[in-house]
Amino acid sequence: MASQVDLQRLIREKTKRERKEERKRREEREEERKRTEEREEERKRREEERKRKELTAEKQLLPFLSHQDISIRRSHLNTGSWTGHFLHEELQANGGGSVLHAYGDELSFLDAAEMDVFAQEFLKLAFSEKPRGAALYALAVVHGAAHFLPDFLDYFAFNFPNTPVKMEILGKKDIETTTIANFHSQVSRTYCSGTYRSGPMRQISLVGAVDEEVGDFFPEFLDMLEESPFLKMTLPWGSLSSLKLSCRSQSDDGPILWVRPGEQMVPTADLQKSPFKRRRSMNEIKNLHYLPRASEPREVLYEDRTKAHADHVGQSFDWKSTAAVGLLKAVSFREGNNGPRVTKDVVCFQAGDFNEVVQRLQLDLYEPPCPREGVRYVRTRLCHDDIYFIPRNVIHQFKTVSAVCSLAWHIRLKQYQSCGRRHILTPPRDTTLSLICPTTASPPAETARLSH
Ligand SMILES: O=C(O)CCC(=O)C(=O)O
Ligand SMILES: [Fe+2]
Repeated sequence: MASQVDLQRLIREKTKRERKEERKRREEREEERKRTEEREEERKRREEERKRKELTAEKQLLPFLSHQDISIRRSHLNTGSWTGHFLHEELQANGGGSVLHAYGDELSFLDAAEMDVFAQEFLKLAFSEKPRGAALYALAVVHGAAHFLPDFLDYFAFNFPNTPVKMEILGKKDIETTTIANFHSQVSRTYCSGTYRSGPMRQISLVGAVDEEVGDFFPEFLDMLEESPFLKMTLPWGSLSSLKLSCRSQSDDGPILWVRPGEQMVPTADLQKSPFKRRRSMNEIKNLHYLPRASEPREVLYEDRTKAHADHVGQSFDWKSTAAVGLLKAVSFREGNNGPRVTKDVVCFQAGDFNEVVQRLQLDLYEPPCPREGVRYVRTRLCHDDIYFIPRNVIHQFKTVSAVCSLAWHIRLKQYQSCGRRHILTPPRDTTLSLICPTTASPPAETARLSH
């Protein structure tokens, strides 16, 4: 009898326990549902907020955006994930080449984790090749993404004023060694409306590499660069690099820093020695007759262009084209804010046409480039605070259109390490034109001639 009662009690307790557990499970399911709903609402809210801010940003930018810029920003890549929304591909109607774009103002709504994911996707695409050696894009740009960094020239002139630098005299071959603080003050003295009249500053190394003539190791500055996921991955020692360095100061691939004044007309009187000075004839009347004063050039064009080149590591038999990364900071002395200032006008040939371009490059890319027998190129304007990525085998020429401080380096991507078949591209025989930063402006006749 007693055991019957016990059994009933046990059953009651079990049922009670089971009901309690069932209730707990239901409560947990309910909580999970609520959490999912909240997450979904939060996602929707952030998406709306992002769209709203994007629209406001676009409206603010509208006066500065060209018809092309607007159409690039409005087309998104369909990658099957959210990142596609921020990836913009531009197939240029004129040269037939392609550029990959992302915009800092759009990316500013991503949190740190999302930004890491995006940077990975962007760089994967930026350097992707088909077939091997032929990058899909002639250039990739993250516009405005160097915004978080200080003005480079100010930073070094104020924090490391005694750093020695080599400065050219405008329009001449002479070089002067001075300090970066003195260079800075000469630039500020001669700066006016986008260009300056003292000479360019030749490259200094920021890692103090043995090969570089001037430079030092600036670890705090490098730490700052690494705050950007785009740069952390692509610095010479970054996660996408095949190099294993025990210290960043061992990098032979930069970063290097240099400053250019920008292409401009210079009054002959402002040049230290006018190249147009002619010997006065004794017969001034005759002189006036044949060479009337009005035809005397009062100003000359100071060309600020690199030669066409492909960035590379190694020389001669060891010549291997590699990718380059660069950041631009306009020299402006905080003069008016009229939207993003254009600093470089760039022509890049598609890597897939490398051999063709090497054979045919008897042309000055700026006079003007025209599509020639299947050779594809892009022409792009790079602005203050842009970060650009140039894949290997891309022959390119930069024209500096307004005063700018550049920071650039090479990256030997892991994916460039040859596995099995070597890619078929042959290096141009004149490897001297392939410096990361050809610092001298080319004389007109030689500009962009790639001898082979
Ligand atoms: O900015 C320049 O003048 C040259 C840049 C360049 O060629 C590079 O970054 O590879
Ligand atoms: Fe280059």
